[in-house]
Amino acid sequence: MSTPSHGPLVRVPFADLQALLQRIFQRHGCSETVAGVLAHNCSSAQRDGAHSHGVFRIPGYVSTLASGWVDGRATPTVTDVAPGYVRVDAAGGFAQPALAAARQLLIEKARKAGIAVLAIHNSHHFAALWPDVEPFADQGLVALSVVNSMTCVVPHGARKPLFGTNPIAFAAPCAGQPPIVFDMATSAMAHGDVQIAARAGEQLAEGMGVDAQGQPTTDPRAILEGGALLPFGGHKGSALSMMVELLAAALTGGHFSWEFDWSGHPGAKTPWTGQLLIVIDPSMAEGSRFAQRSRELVEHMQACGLSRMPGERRYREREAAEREGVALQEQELQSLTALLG
Ligand code: NDP
Ligand code: PYC
Repeated sequence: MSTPSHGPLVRVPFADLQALLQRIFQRHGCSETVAGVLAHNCSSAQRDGAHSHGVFRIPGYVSTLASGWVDGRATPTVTDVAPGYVRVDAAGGFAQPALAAARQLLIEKARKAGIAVLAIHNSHHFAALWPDVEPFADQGLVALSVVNSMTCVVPHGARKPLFGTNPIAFAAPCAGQPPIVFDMATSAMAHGDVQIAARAGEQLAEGMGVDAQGQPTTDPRAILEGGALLPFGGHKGSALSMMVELLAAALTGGHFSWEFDWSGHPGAKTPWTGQLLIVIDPSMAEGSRFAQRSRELVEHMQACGLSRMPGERRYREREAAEREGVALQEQELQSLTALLG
C-alpha cells in the first residue's frame, strides 16, 4: 500500500470530512442516499490510511459522474430469490448503495439459514472492499466478498491483460478484539497504488508489471500507459483472480472485467461489473465458539512471532484519526473544497 505523495498534512474530524464528501457527491450528480453511502465509504478509507481508495479517488468519481457512465441517482432493485440468496440489480449505479439496500434482508437470511449469498450486478465498484465486509463481523457474522474491475492484469502464462485487479475481502469476529479482516487485490499491486507511485515519481519493486511490449518493468507509468499488472504469486494469484471473475461476474450476471466499453465516456474510471458477498452465521458452527477459536488462532500466530495481523495497521490509523482527526494533505483538502464551486 502506497502512502500519498509528500506535502503539509492537515487533520480533519471524521464527521467534517464525511460531510464535505457528501456535499461533493451531491454537487456532482448523486442522490442524497448514494452520496451518503459513498461519502461514508471514502472517508472511512481515508481515516484508516487506505490511501489508494480514500480522497485520492474523488476526482475519478467526479469525472465518471460527469461523463454519464454511472448513474449517481440509481435506485437498486432487491430480489428475494431463495432462502439463502438475494439478488440486486444496481441499475447502473454504485455497488455500495446496492449492498446497503439488501443488507438487512441478507443478514436475516444468514441468521435463519446459516448462510446467505448476495449477488449484485449492473454495478460500479471504485472503492476498498473491506468496508463491505467488516460491519458483518461487527455483528458476529463471517463475510467474504469479491469484486472484479477492469482489464489490466495478465493471467499467469498469458501474453495479454484480461483480468481486473479483482480483490478478495474477508472478515470474521474475534473474541475481545476488533474483527479479523483482510482485503487484497489479486494483482501484485492495486491499480490505485500504481497511480500513486506514478504521481510521486517512484519506481516499483520488480515483479509488479510489464510494459506495452510485455517486458518486465518497474516504471509505474509504463504499466499505466499500455502495459499491465501481473497477478500476485504467479499461477496461484492468477487462479484466485479467475475465481473472482467467475463469482463476481458470471454468477451475478455482471460484466467480466473486459466486457464493458467506456471509450464513449471520456473521464469514466469506475468498472461496470458485479460483486458477490457470502455471509455465514458462525453461531451454527460446531460448539458455537467461533469467536473464541478466532482469538485462539490469533494468539497462536502471535506466539509464533507474528508482529502484525492483516487489518491491524488500519485499526491503528483509525485510532489515531479518532484522537487527532483524519490526515490528508493540505493540497488535497483545497482540491476537495474547490469541487464545491
Ligand atoms: P495491501 O497489499 O496493502 O494489503 C492487503 C492485506 O494484507 C490487507 O488486509 C493488509 O492489512 C494486509 N497486510 C499488508 N501488509 C501486511 C503485513 N506485513 N502483515 C500482515 N498483513 C499485512 O492491499 P492491496 O494493495 O492488495 O489492495 C488495496 C486496496 O485496493 C484494497 O482495499 C482493495 O479492496 C482495493 N481494490 C479495489 C478494487 C476494486 O475493484 N474496487 C480493485 C483492486 C483493489 P492492512 O489493511 O492493515 O494494511
Ligand atoms: O485499485 O485496482 C484498483 C481499483 C480498481 C477499481 C477500483 N480500484
